[in-house]
Amino acid sequence: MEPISRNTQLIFALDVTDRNRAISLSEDIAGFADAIKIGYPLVLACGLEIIDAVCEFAPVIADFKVADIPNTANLICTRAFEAGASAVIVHGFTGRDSLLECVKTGREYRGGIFVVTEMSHPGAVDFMQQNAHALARLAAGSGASGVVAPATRPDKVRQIRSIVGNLTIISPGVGVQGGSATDAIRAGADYVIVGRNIYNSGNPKLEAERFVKEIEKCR
Ligand code: OMP
Repeated sequence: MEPISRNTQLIFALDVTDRNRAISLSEDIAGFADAIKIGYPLVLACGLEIIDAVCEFAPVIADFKVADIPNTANLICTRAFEAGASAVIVHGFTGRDSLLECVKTGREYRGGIFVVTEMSHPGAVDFMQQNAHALARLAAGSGASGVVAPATRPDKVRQIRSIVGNLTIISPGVGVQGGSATDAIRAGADYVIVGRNIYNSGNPKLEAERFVKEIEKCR
C-alpha cells in the first residue's frame, strides 16, 4: 500500500518552529501538496502532537531519519505512527536488521518507510555517496515503500531509479539547495520535497502552486 497518493507530486517540508505558523502554512499548502513532511525542528518545538494537528490538512511524513539499533528504531517508528504519521524517513546505514525492524513496524501500522540513500547537501560526498547504491539495493530488498534521493544530483536520482525499480523516490534539495524540480522529476523522482522556497516566500500558496505547475509540465 502506498503511504501517500500521487497527485501533485509535491511534498511540503514544514521546517518551522512556531505552532501557529505551522498550522496556518499547512492550511495554505494543503491543496497543493500530496504530503507534509515534519521533522525534528517542529516536533522538538511543539511536541509530537503537532503531527496529528497537521494530519487534518494532509498526510504527514515524519522525517526522523531513524538511525539506531532495531529495538530503539522500532520504538521511534511506533511513536511516529501512533501520533498519526503515514510514513517515516529512516537511515539505511545502520544495517539490514534495523531497517527490517522499521519496515515491520510500518506494516503493523499500515504506514510507509522511506530510506535515505545519498543526501542532497555537499557533505553527502564525504561518506554517503560511496554507499548510495548499496543503500538503494538494501532499501529495494527490504520491503520499504521508497527512498530519498538528491534533487541536487539528478544523475544520482537516475542511477537510484535503475536500482530501486518501482519503489517511490522522494527527492529533496529543490530551490535553496540548488536542485530543480523539473530535473529531479525527469530523472525519475516521483515527488519533490520543497521547504524554504515555499515557507520563506512572500506568498507560500502561490509559490507552492508554481511548483505544482512546473511539475505538471514534466508529465
Ligand atoms: P529545503 O532545502 O528548505 O527545501 O528543505 C529540504 C528538506 O528536505 C529539509 O526538511 C531537509 O531536512 C530534507 N532533506 C534534505 O534536504 N536532504 C536530504 O538528503 C534528505 C532530506 C530528507 O530526508 O527529507
